[in-house]
Amino acid sequence: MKIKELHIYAHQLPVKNGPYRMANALVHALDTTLVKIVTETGTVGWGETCPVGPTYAPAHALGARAALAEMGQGLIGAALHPVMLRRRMDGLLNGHRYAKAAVDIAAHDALGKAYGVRVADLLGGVAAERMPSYYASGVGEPDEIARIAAEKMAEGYPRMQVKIGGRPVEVDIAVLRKVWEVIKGSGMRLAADGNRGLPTRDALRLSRECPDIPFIMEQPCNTIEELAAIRGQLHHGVYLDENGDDLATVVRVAGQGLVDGFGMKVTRIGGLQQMAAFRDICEARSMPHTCDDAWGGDIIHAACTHIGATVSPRLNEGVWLAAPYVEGHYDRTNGIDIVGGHIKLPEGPGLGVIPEDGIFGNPVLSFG
Ligand code: 0XW
Ligand code: MG
Repeated sequence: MKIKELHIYAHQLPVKNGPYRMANALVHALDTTLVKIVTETGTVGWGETCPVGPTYAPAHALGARAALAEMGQGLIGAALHPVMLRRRMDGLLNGHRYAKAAVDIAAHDALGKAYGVRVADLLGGVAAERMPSYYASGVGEPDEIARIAAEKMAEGYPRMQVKIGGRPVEVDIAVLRKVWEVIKGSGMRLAADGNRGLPTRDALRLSRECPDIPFIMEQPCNTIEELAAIRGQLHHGVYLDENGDDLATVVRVAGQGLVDGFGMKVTRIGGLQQMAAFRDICEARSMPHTCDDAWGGDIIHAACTHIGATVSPRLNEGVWLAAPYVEGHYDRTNGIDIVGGHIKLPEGPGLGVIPEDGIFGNPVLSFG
């Protein structure tokens, strides 16, 4: 099965109840990029990539489309074998995994549809039809974030990620204390996500002043070197997110024992094929991880859900979707939602989500 046509679409996703605030980003609306593959037998596959603004990661919407434009013609005639396809993309363009991921996801969708199986089955099989999500607050004040934590706990979320950083660390400590007062004893797990925004001095203080609160520290500092420098002095587990760029980095930090787990993004690592390898590396070292993406709509939500469904439940830290922040669906019948803090795996073949005809307008670029 080979790629006959490749179409690229741009689509605006306003942030519901926005803006969304992180240590290094404030987003009001996101510009998402969709990829549609048509095979020579007429099977259609969809992919998506949506950086959460231009400052969260070294990625941005126009960068994704420029990278896809660079590779587009060279992908016509490529076979839909995910490993071969990745090598072909690497032969056309160095890096830019977040753009390649959209093609990889579309290829998995088309393969699943052609074989009549779900993407999760292609990725190794379904460990759970209903999987945990987690709620990620924005950076906020203690009372506000504690109120959100109480609400999300009541809804059934098994985990809460509190955003911190980019301000005096005393406020972050007060937020975590207030949230812990609310969720203590409930079983809800807690992550403090600095999104690279804490100097090592503040990360150390946060950990030292909260030894009684069992949160994990997600990407507190900007670089792996900073994390390595303070690692031995922390009272909390450390997860890598933004710096977990590729499999080589994952192997390095896992091998050196620099982290205890990962917040992983499907598009950052290059798509579902690389994500499956990442999942297996984590399992070999009993490292918990999430299966998220930075943002996006139903297609990226489905991709995260399918890989999330294959993760060993004991290591599954949850699948994060932007669904609570996105108005409407690409597919009104099968679009993905978080209900009771959990996500149901779609039933149809491929990703199980089919965007309504014409919903993205005309393609901004077409090849084939
Ligand atoms: C909470 N997320 C999964 C969504 C935002 O894109 C940031 C991200 C994270 O964990 O850093
Ligand atoms: Mg994170």
